[in-house]
Amino acid sequence: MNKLMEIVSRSNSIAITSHIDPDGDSIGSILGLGLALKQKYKNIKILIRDSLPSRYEFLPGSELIKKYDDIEEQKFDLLFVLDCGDEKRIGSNEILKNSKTIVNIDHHISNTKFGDINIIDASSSSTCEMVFSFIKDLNLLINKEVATCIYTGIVTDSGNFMYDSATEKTHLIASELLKTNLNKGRIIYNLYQRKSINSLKFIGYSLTNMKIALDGRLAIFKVTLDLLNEFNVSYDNIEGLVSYGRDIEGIDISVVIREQENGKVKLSFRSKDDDVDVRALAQLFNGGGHKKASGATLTASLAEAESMVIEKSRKFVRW
Ligand SMILES: [Mn+2]
Repeated sequence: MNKLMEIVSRSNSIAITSHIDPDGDSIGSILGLGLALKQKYKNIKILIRDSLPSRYEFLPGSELIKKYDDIEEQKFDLLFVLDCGDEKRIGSNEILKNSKTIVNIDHHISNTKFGDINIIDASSSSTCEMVFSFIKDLNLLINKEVATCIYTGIVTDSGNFMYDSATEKTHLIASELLKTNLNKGRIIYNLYQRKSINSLKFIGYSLTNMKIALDGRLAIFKVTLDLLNEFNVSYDNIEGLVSYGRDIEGIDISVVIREQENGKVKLSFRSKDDDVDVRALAQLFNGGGHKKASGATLTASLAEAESMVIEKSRKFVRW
């Protein structure tokens, strides 16, 4: 850690980034670390490829997040890459190539260790949980603003403390964060209680048309671009769809098969049993993630993807 402190203090330009299709953990961790570093260091940039989903706009410092395209030169002495299992998920080659030192902090077991320094802890509920300790190690303050960001990442990535990854340590960290007097109600409101009517109607439609396969063990949702248009929602608004399938009694695997603009499809898997490893399933499609939450992207039609998913899931459900 001393080595890291030294690197941080002698870097004139520092950037913090995370993965494409940002989630609560990626945004929470880059903002949490960014706000903490700003207490002591000046030249900090917080960058991602995509636009910030509106439900994270309430986070302190969200106005500091810029897109790669918005800056002239992606060149830094030190680049933190947070919550990013592999370098492709950053969505920019330039920033990796041009940064002198890369620090990779992540909790994905499949992390490819692409950094110069790799801090990987697959037992951690979230990258935010790791960033919490990291900020403390750097002797920076976990104030209310930083805590709000970190808490958001822990809540979202631990499935509201439901997943196995939400350990005693996770709860202790959450307790520390709450001591800063952060506004928990406001976090929960912004994350979960401002859904649009359209997005719920879409979920209703998807549940009505959900397909059940493998003798009631696999739930399949297919999401086309036309359907999203028809309901006037973006996928970002209906992220929780896959968990509805998981929560059905008897279902071992829930999958959302979602059409992409580039002729590809995205798979998103969830399971709820220790014996049903959807990370291994996603790996069959060159994807990855966690044991109970994973994803992959492939070039196929929705129908082709569906039959592949059914075929490959056969070995993973509990018969
Ligand atoms: Mn994460």
